[in-house]
Amino acid sequence: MQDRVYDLIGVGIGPFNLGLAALLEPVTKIKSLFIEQKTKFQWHPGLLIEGSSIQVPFLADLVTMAEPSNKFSFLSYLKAKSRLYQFYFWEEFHIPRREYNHYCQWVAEQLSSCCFGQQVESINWQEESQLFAVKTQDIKNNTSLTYDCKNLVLGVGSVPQIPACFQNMKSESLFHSAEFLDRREILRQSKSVTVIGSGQSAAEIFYELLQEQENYQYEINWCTRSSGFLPMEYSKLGLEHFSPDYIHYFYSLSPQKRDDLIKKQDLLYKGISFSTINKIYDLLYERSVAENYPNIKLRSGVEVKEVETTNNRYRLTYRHSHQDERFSHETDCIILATGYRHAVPNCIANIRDLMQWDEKGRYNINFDYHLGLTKDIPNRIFVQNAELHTHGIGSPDLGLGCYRNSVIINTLAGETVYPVKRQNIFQQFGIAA
Ligand SMILES: Cc1cc2nc3c(=O)[nH]c(=O)nc-3n(C[C@@H](O)[C@@H](O)[C@H](O)COP(=O)(O)OP(=O)(O)OC[C@H]3O[C@@H](n4cnc5c(N)ncnc54)[C@H](O)[C@@H]3O)c2cc1C
Repeated sequence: MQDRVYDLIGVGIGPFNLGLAALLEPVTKIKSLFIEQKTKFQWHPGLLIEGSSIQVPFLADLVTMAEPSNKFSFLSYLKAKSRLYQFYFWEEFHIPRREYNHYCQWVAEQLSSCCFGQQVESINWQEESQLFAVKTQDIKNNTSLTYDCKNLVLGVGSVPQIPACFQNMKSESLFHSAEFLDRREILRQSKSVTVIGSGQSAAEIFYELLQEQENYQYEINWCTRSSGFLPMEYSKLGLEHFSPDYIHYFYSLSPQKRDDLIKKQDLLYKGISFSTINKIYDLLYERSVAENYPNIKLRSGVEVKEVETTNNRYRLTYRHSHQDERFSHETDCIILATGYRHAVPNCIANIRDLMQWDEKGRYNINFDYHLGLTKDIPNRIFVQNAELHTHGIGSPDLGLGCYRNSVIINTLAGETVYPVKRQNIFQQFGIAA
């Protein structure tokens, strides 16, 4: 029984917990296990669109920003796959999404601490042994197992955000962007497709639909309640917001100030990349030669207010935010590229009372990413990518995963395993301490 006790169990294996597993591999004093419900590592499979790339440089791999000589770096992957020369001649920093996914799969396959095909069903706190009991269900054969551990790290990611008027309407022809690649055939057979939202996924989907429009002849509507199809900040000084320095500054602000600030920072992390906007515009320009305008409608500042089903179609009614007028149109397929939200996972229901929550019902997170607890115990529950409200907009950023994982490992080890520097950028956020 004793060898079933882990120092750390990770729930979920997305890039952040996978990076933690990779960085923990040489740290023999921390015995860890990471548990994932999918049967293999899969990074947003419904959006691995050909031609789409990750929006951070390849250096934001699972380990490099913590330790560039780690054997699980992206460059080691290229070497293992005999692709170093091709990558060298390619001369690009932003690798295809498909390659990032394949790189992560290559890392996951080598880590014995990563276990796939098991869903964490429940977690209980055991007062007597002072351990957490993590109960899992095997996805294939329905058997359950229980593991004991001293500490936990929740890396469960986020869930699709569905606007209120589309709740309970999901179908083969009305779905979230996360399912885009699985629904392509339905889209190809439609007369009219509507994309809602104006983030990177919405733009990539629009571009993909536009490229195929001549073959399938559907009409494409692209609508967003935002005031435009706006680019995401990508200037060098703007990018310094995604640094450990900014996390320090943001964390030092009052909760009210942090909430106010986050509301004004959408375009630092939510818009469309310049290159995708350019690709879309260039294709529209070329397709419209000789007055051959593509059958498309792009509308911003419009919010969907009602959705009705009529004869196997959908009737969408929008309100224009500035003109305060309504209009409707009918469409066959709707793709909700409406983003993702953090959700507290069901598996922690039995330990909710052990956790401290802020007045808005969110995790109360310490600077080193462990949750405030209601009992005075040495055990820790860490969170990954759930700290937007405390640590700021870098929370979902792949480029800061190594920093967060270094902090978590140093806390768990009680010593500096991966050094983290306080000053990393040119500008100074806030008044110097
Ligand atoms: C389409 C898309 C593209 C993105 N591209 C970029 C980019 O280019 N650059 C960037 O910086 N950021 C990007 N992001 C944001 C980035 O935060 C995510 O890509 C990243 O996947 C988040 O990693 P994660 O580990 O938090 O969660 P996820 O990748 O969502 O992984 C969480 C895992 O937990 C598992 N899980 C959940 N509950 C349980 C349970 N009870 N038991 C077992 N397993 C469970 C899930 O199955 C899932 O595999 C992108 C986001 C999206 C949606």
